[in-house]
Amino acid sequence: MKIKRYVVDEMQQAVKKIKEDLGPDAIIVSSQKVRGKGIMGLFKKKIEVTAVLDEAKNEVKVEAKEIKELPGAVQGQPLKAAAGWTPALNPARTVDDQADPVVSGAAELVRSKKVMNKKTVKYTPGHLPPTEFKPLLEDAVMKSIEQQEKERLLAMLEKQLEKMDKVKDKDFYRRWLRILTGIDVDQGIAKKLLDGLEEAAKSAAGNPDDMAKVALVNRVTDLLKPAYKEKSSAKFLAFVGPPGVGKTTTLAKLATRFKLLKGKKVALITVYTYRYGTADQLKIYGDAIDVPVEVVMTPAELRQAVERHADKDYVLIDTVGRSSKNTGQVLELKGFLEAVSEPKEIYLVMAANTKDRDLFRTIKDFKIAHYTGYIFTKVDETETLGSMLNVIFKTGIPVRYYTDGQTIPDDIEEVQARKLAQLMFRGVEPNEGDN
Ligand SMILES: Nc1nc2c(ncn2[C@@H]2O[C@H](COP(=O)(O)OP(=O)(O)O)[C@@H](O)[C@H]2O)c(=O)[nH]1
Ligand SMILES: [Mg+2]
Repeated sequence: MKIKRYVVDEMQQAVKKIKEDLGPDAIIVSSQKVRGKGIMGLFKKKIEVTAVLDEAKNEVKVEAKEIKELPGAVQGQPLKAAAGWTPALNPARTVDDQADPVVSGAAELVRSKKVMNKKTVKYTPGHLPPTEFKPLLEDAVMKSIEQQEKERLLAMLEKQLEKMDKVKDKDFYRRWLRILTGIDVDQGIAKKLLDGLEEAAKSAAGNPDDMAKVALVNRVTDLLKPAYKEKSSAKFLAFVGPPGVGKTTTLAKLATRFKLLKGKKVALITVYTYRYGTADQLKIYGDAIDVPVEVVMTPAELRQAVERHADKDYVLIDTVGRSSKNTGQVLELKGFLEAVSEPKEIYLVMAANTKDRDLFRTIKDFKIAHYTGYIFTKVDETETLGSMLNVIFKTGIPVRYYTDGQTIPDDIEEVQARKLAQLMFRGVEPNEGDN
């Protein structure tokens, strides 16, 4: 970890120096106005900027087949950037590129030869797996381990079932247990939902499975309700989350709806840090619906921008994707969010087609950003929605919206407990499958 402090007249100067000294992966962790030196300094305001570079991230990650082209490879060790060597800056980097761990000039060499693949893995000389398959393979192995674990727990539960005297119709219970875990409801939650379900379903007139579905929607609604106790009435809405989940698209959907359908006064702010290529995406949306778009680079600028738009009904704040694995980036984000005045809502945006384990890691790692609601995107790309229930139930924080497509502004829905419960069981047909 390298930390450097700069005292400059203008932010741009600091940005330039940081780029030169620490390279494109450095993060500005704080900036504040300070006095200049000496008596005259009283009248000359300067900016003190602190930047951090996490050197562990400076390991060169390249495709194995290209390794012979890179200078300085040491057998059995990942490549490190040579001392004193400054990574080439690539101003054309896009936000998507940021998710890509390639950081060095050596990697630029590879890139320039147009052999760079988006998926990269750490190179270990002497081991030359078909690298492009490796992530897929790891994923498949992980999935199968998770599946096996799920099956093991399910089998245990079913074993316990034999001893559960309260459950009269074991087949009925087993069938619904499989349905619930099949839509990815956590097994502990599933057990809770199934408690007494049989009596509820069979005491009502009608097919017991149909009645069970109705009863389950009611139970899930009750379970979700506490998280929805407080209505959201925030004016400042910030969107945080990992890269590529759909933050900017979702923000554009909401901004368009607020402005064009509800006739509200809207402003957009994008938090831009020099490491990322462009703030253009939001500008394009803003121009299209004729709302002002501001680009801010520091928490202080964000505070001023928010104050400037105090007259608006809604101020939507986009942030660039932070990898939740990078604590420095999330800390930096926290600094920005603290500069936003109340009433604010911070949405943690996550893609619905993400594995539970990864969802919970994101939830944990972004905790310091103090998010107050979730937005689940890409619901159209998944078959099962149990994860949303798990996440709300385990954290008590509501999912406020889900999005189910790329079309702006159509593909977004505001959610409440009952709506989500109904959505969860959409397509569940207990009478048909063999479950
Ligand atoms: N299928 C699908 N794609 C989406 C949805 N929301 C966003 N996307 C796409 O996901 C990609 C990344 O979106 P973007 O808003 O740039 O993500 P950001 O990096 O989090 O700001 C784009 O191609 C979007 O069109 C959704 O609900 N469904
Ligand atoms: Mg974005």
